[in-house]
Amino acid sequence: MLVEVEDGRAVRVSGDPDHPTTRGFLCTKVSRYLERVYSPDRLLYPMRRAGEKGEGRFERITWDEALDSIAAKFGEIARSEDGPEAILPYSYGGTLGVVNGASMDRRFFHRLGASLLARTICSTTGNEALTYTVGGRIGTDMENFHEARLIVLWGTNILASNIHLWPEIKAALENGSRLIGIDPYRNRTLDHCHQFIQLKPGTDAAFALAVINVIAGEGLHDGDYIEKHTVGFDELRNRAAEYPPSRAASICGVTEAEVIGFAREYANTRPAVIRVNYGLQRHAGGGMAVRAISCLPAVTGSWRDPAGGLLLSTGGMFKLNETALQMPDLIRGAPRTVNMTRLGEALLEATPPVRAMYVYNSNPAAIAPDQAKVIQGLKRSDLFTVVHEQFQTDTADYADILLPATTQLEHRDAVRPYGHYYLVYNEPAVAPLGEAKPNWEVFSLLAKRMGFDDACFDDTDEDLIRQALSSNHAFLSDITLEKLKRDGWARLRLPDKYAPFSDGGFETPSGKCEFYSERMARDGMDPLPDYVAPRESPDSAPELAAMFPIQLISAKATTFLNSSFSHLPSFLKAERTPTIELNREDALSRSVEDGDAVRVWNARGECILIARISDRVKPGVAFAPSTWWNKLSPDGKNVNVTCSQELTDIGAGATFYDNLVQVEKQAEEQEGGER
Ligand SMILES: Nc1nc2c(c(=O)[nH]1)N[C@H]1C(S)=C(S)[C@@H](COP(=O)(O)OP(=O)(O)OC[C@H]3O[C@@H](n4cnc5c(=O)[nH]c(N)nc54)[C@H](O)[C@@H]3O)O[C@H]1N2
Ligand SMILES: Nc1nc2c(c(=O)[nH]1)N[C@H]1C(S)=C(S)[C@@H](COP(=O)(O)OP(=O)(O)OC[C@H]3O[C@@H](n4cnc5c(=O)[nH]c(N)nc54)[C@H](O)[C@@H]3O)O[C@H]1N2
Ligand SMILES: [Mo]
Repeated sequence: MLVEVEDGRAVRVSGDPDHPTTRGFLCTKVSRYLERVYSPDRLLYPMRRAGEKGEGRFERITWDEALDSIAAKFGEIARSEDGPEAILPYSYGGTLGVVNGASMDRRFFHRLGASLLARTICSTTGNEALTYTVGGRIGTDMENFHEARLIVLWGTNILASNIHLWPEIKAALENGSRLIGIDPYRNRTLDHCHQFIQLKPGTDAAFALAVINVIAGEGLHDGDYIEKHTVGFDELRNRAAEYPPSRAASICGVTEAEVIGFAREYANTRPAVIRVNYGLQRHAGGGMAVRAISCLPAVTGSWRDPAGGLLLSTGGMFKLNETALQMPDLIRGAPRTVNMTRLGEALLEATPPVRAMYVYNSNPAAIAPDQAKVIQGLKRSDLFTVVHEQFQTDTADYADILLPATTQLEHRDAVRPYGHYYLVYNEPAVAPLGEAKPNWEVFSLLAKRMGFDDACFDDTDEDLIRQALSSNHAFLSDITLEKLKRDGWARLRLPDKYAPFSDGGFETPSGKCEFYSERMARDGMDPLPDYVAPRESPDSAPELAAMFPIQLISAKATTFLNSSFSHLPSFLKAERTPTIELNREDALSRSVEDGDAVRVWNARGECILIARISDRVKPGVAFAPSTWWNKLSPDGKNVNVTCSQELTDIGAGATFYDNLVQVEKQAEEQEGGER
């Protein structure tokens, strides 16, 4: 992104036309980034709570007062019987920068001896499944997609969440490529597909195993590739034999012809690439789903083609020096690890209790599942909460100390992408607004207040970037801070038309694609891919479904970025109101009309949404675009009140879309929201 500045104020942002993946166009969010930076709602000064928790009333204090009170409280807890483990950092995706995402913050909490946080809310499920199978977060170069003859969009909404891949797909379509979508929800992107396979939520592994069954049964697999570069094909074939197309058809709610047709087309088309994304893995069996899907390109030898293979993430190809950045050797004692997906439980039930929480880069009051528990935890009068934010989010309302954060225009960083092969540099374009400070600086200041005299707390943002780059991995060998500053970005040192596993070279223990994973067996899991049913579905939990018959998927809204941007005027104008898309049948049987306010609930909680009658979902499935701020929702809660804290099969990740609810028309007098 390029920024034009006049008199110290950014006046225009634009895409960098030279950047190979963005090609000069920006996504909806970033093109309006100035609305964010110069919003009248920006937090500009440190503040201390002046009302009840949750009320959102604050009074201004100085940075010195803020830092002193945090250091005093953390010190007191660290010296108490509960120890520093009673302090919990909580952060996720506010920025994916290496400096402000995971560097000085980690050093600080390690040195303090705070609880560790397992950052599972988004991608660990798919990432670990992929890692067991191919050895890491390694995937097809997006710049090759235009050469594919078949593109499979498997659980992803490219036009919303990965817009920069779209020109590649469009070019492929213009070249006559086929496009197939596999999703329970016909999202906007899938309107462009030649074929749409609408399976039941959380059943992808059964579909993929049946596809392997057909491919192996009809001899469409690549025997040579399998022989040279994989382990466990016979075992995989035996497992797939348990999933004939008829069984998958019944589990997935599709036809046998769809399974067989897809298998033949996928195996017979070269190059054929699968774009699978994280949406698909937010189910009880999400790990096995990604694992089964990621076996496919090795079965057909599709990895041979630069425009074949599979793309979930390329994040693992950037082998930055995490150890230098985060310094795990600073860790004091053997602190526990808290799973961020289970924040509600941690705040209410952990021993020793969580006595202080420091939230940055995240808005857990809105984005964490089982929201009622999270809020109950945040309300605890004995919990000391620090929130470092750009805006007064739902979480900020519960802060004892609220600190102002810089935006991307105001701080330096380097961003490790996960969809392409370019490391990106972020030069500050303007001075911090008000008294806002970047994350890394606050942790460095706090470390000093706490008396941590380790030299690593003196490092600057530039030092941190250099340390991140001090990796001896060949892909990074010619990337320096100077080069990043000069060009703004740098491609991993890889040839054009690179195909990561064309000649094997998997990063697994065996060096092969592991259909059978010894490591999974050792980790106490099924070493072969299998279908793990949703925790909440009419087929797997009929009694629960008798009360709560609708499977609710709350995936990304087109114009929001999780809960960032969900409060800015032009974004609210675009998304209008929190909605739930219902199939006509489900709406009719509930006397719900388009535009009606509906109550959406299960045993965990309830919220009010505005019904949209839609042919994008099958009966029994609903879709609620996310993530809204609670305080901008009709009854002060968003859909995460209904989502559970249960975890996935691999990677202990969140299961947001594995969620049964009931829906009914809201009584007239209580109707809220915009029509
Ligand atoms: N506009 C926008 N872009 C974003 C984000 C955003 O909030 N807004 N968030 C960013 C983040 S943090 C992430 S993790 C990525 C996520 O990127 P995606 O994974 O592409 O996004 P999601 O919207 O979570 O899910 C995509 C699709 O998965 C489908 N899905 C749900 N359950 C299943 C299932 O069981 N099987 C199959 N086959 N499909 C299923 C949903 O119906 C949806 O159509 O996007 C990033 N980009
Ligand atoms: N129902 C439902 N829930 C979901 C999801 C879903 O699809 N459906 N998606 C899940 C997924 S995939 C994800 S990744 C999570 C995302 O959850 P989060 O990582 O919490 O993401 P955001 O909601 O965008 O909140 C990020 C916050 O960080 C702040 N921020 C931005 N930059 C900085 C900075 O430099 N410093 C500081 N201190 N703060 C900053 C922003 O203002 C914003 O409030 O949500 C999860 N929750
Ligand atoms: Mo995410």
